[in-house]
Amino acid sequence: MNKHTTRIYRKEFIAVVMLLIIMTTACYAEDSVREISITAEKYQFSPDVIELVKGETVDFTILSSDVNHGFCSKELNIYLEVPAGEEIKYRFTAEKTGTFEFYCCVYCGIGHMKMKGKIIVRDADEVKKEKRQEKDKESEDKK
Ligand SMILES: [Cu+2]
Repeated sequence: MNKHTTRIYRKEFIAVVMLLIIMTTACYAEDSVREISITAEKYQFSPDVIELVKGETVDFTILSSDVNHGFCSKELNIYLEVPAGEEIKYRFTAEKTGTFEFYCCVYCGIGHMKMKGKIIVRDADEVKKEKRQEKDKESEDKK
């Protein structure tokens, strides 16, 4: 390889590295906001249990498939109205661990009061530990 070709390869190498950096950054940026779709209909939310990790930011998309509903949590300071047949978006960051109730806060009929669910926010380290244990168990089982 002469000097000239080395220089060309170096340029290409730098271009490839830059491209990789851009690609991974783009992926991480997308990864950091998870989308969670929730459907509200007489008289339930689905899913009605939402698991998050502390510090995680998510985009909730809440759809009402029948009448006007609400998506509220006193503990998490969320108050959203979801008009009939519409979809609303709400970005939320889980700042504290625990189990928090959410419920419909727009009267929607006879079963309104039982229309609720929970958001479970877990500690990141705890989740990591659990995943590691699951992996260990899997590799144990393979043996
Ligand atoms: Cu309701």
